[in-house]
Amino acid sequence: MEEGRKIVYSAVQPSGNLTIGNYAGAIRNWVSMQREYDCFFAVADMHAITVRQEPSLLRRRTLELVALYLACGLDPEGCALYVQSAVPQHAELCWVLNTVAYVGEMSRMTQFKDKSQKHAENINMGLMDYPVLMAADILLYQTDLVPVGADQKQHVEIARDLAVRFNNRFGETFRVPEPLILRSGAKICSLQEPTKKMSKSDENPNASVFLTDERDAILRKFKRAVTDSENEIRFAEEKPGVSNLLSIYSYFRGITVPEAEREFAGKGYGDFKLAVGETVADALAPVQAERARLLADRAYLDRVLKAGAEKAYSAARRTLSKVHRKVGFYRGD
Ligand code: ATP
Ligand code: LTN
Repeated sequence: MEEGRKIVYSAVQPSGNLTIGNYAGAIRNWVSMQREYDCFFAVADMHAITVRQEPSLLRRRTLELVALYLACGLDPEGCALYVQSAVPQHAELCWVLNTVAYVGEMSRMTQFKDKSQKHAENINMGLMDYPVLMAADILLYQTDLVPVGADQKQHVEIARDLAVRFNNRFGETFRVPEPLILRSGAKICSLQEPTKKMSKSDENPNASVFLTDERDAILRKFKRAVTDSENEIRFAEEKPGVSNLLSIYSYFRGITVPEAEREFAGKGYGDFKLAVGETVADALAPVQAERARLLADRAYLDRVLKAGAEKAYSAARRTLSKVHRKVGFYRGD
């Protein structure tokens, strides 16, 4: 870690197969930041258990996510890649931050409201505490920037509020982080309900394109994507399905939306959907091959995680001792 470089923190939950939304909104941006910043990227398994998980599946998905991070281009030398639960300071800082977070503000969080509805039989304390744990993740590393998709903005704002509140009460302790939401790829929508974001836990398998989907499945999902009754390929609010496909296409081709519109001027929806599917399948093929290769080398993945957790641990320990001193915990001399 170099002195004076800005610090970047982000994480994804191992709560399902990753979608092209997670890729475009989060991981791809991390890859482009790792050279310029000191980066910490975690697998947020403690967040994942706020909804019910099958333990053996959670363990497997954790390792798969690490392989995917690496396959997408994260460099274990250039950043700390680790599993959140392996660094105990996350839970410890969460406890202290809980005492400056208000029940009222947590109960107003959009994601909490959504997930409480979706998991009405299991509205546990962890689900409500989710943003506080996320604030602990971020603040532990004195983070400057948090690259996430648009849906996580509210949570990064809570992390900022908690940092400022703590600093005001106990004296300067935390750096106040900023969200970094890149416009392109920030919100990829469901292929079936294109006004909703694409989500890895969507019950409809045709709604989301997973990074592990085979070529045939990708082509089929795009073919079935919901559009509209016109036959004009243009980006417009009243055409959420077509607009979403244009965003996905331009993102994966590395061109602008107007350029994509020009490319498909006069073409029909059938050709358009096929082109989007092929573009996405071509872009994912090398990531999939590399992920499979890495998953066959468990010893390597374990080494990466161990080194990452050590880096994270020493940075986290520094902030946590400061916090403990500030709040008045006795440690002897
Ligand atoms: P879940 O469905 O389990 O709640 P999710 O698919 O929303 O999960 P998260 O683990 O919550 O995924 O998010 C991981 C990262 O991916 C976050 O930075 C989030 O903002 C980003 N992200 C998730 N979905 C999208 C999307 N559809 N478009 C752009 N970014 C997204
Ligand atoms: N809640 C995030 C995942 C996450 C995260 C973080 C993102 C957990 N801790 C810290 C950024 C910073 C999500 O994307 N659902």
